[in-house]
Amino acid sequence: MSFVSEESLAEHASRDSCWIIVHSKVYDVTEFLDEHPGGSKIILKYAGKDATEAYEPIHPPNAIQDNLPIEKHIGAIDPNTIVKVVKEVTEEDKRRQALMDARPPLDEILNLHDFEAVARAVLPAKAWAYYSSASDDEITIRENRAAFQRVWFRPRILRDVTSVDWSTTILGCKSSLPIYISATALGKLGHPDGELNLTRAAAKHGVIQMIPTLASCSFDEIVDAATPGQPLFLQLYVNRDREITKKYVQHAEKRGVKALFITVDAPQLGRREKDMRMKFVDDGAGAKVQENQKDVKKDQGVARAISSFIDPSLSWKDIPWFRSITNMHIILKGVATPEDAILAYEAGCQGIVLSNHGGRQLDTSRSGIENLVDIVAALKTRGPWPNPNFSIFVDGGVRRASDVLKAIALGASAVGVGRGFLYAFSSYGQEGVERAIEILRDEFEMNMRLLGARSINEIVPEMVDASALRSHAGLTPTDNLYNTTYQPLSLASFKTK
Ligand code: 173
Repeated sequence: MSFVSEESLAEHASRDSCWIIVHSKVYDVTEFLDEHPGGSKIILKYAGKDATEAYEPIHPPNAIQDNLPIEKHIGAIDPNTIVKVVKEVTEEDKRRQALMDARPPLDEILNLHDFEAVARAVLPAKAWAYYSSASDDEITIRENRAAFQRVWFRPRILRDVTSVDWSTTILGCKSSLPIYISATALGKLGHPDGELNLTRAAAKHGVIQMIPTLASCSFDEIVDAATPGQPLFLQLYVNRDREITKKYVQHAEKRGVKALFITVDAPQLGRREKDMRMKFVDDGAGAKVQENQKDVKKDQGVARAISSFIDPSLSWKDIPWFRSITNMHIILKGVATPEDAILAYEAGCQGIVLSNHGGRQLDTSRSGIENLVDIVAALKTRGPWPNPNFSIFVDGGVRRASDVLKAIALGASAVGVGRGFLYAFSSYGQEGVERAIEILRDEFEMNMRLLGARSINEIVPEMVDASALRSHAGLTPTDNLYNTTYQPLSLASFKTK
C-alpha cells in the first residue's frame, strides 16, 4: 500500500487546493471550504497538515467519511511521517494547566457543585461556554434549580431505617441508583476520553448511560467499552434522511441498547449566547465560527453548526414508524405538558422525559419537576397509576439526591443527570464520575434514612409538600453553591485596539 507523500501534501496546502489529514486519512476539502459550518479559516489553518486534534472534539466521529464524496478521499498517510501542527502553548493553556495541577484532591470534592466549580476553572473557555450555556436569558436553567427548592420534605420517623436500599429498575434494567446518565453532546471538549469516562464508571457502579447521537466517541466505541450485559440507552436526534435514522436505530438495537429516547424539544436549537460569543475567541481549536462567509449564519455556536441534520418536520405521525422499525422501548424526551404526555401515552410510547433540555431550548419554559405534578394527575385519569408500562422521567438541574427523591415522591421512575456527570469527567476523568456516583449514593443513604423510606417504593407523595411548586415568586433561601458556580451572562464587548 502506498501512502500519500509529504510532497503532495505540501502541494495541496492552500485555498486553491486544500488537503487535510484526519485520523491518518487524507481528504480533499477544497470545494467544501466555503460550506464548512465552522468557517473556512479554521480548515485552512490545517491545509496540508494533520487536523485530527482540532477536528475530534467538535465533530461527530464519521462526519468527514460520511459526508465528503468518495472521490475526495485521497488516501492514507504513513502515520510516522504525519506533518503535525505544533500547537503553541498559550498563556491561557499555561494558566489552565496550573489550575489543573492545583485541583482539589478528589476526596475533598463533597458534592456535584464542586465538580462544576473545578470544570469552570480548568475547561477551555469554548468548552465551558458550550456546556454551561442555556438559551436566551437563561431563566429556565436557573428555574430548574429553584423549582426543587420549592418542594419541601414531610419526613416520617421511627421506622427502623437500619438498612435502606435505593436501587431500582429503569425500563426493565437494574440500576444501583434511581438516576441515569443523561445524554450530553461533544464529550471530548471536556476530556480526551469523552463519553468513555461515563461508560467505564457506569459499568463499575451499575448505572445506566444514555448514549448521545452527537457523542464525540462513535456509538460502537462506546458500546465496545461497555462490559457484557451493561445496560445502555440511546438518545436520538432524528435525521432528515430517515434511512440514516433507521440504520442507526436498528444497529443500536442489534448491539443491545434497551431504550430509545427520541429528543422532541429541539426542532431548532436554542440560541445559547455564551456559546455564540465564543465566535469572537479564536483559540486555534475551532472555536472561531464564521468570519467572511455569506452562506452560513454569522451567529452560530458550536452546537448550531453541527445540528443542521436534525429534522424539524418530525411529528406525531412518525411515532408508528419508529414502532415499526424497532422493538426497543420508545421514550419521548422533552415533554412539557399534560396534553402531550397523554398523546405520547396514546401513541403507545413506553415513557416520557419531562425535560426542558437543561434550559437550552425554550427559555422560560417550566421545570420538569413542576410539570411532573400536572402530568401525573392527567395520566391518572387515563388508567391505573403507577403504570408499569409507562414511565415518567425528569431531568434538569439535578445536583443532589434530595432532588431525585422529590421527583420520585411526585411520581417519577428515575431522574436524568447530564451536566453533573459531564462536569465530573471534565474535571477529573473517569474517577470524577465514580466519585460523583459515590457522593450521590451517600446522599441517598442519608436522605432516605432521614425521610423514613427504606426502599424506593416507600417514597410516596405524602413525603413531600409541593404546594409552593406552582408559585414562581416568594422568598427562598439562596442556593449559594449553585449561585457561585453559575456564570452570569455577559453583554457585547467594545473593540479593543
Ligand atoms: O443541547 C445541545 O447542545 C444539543 O442537544 C446539541 C444538538 C445538536 C448539536 C450539538 C448539541
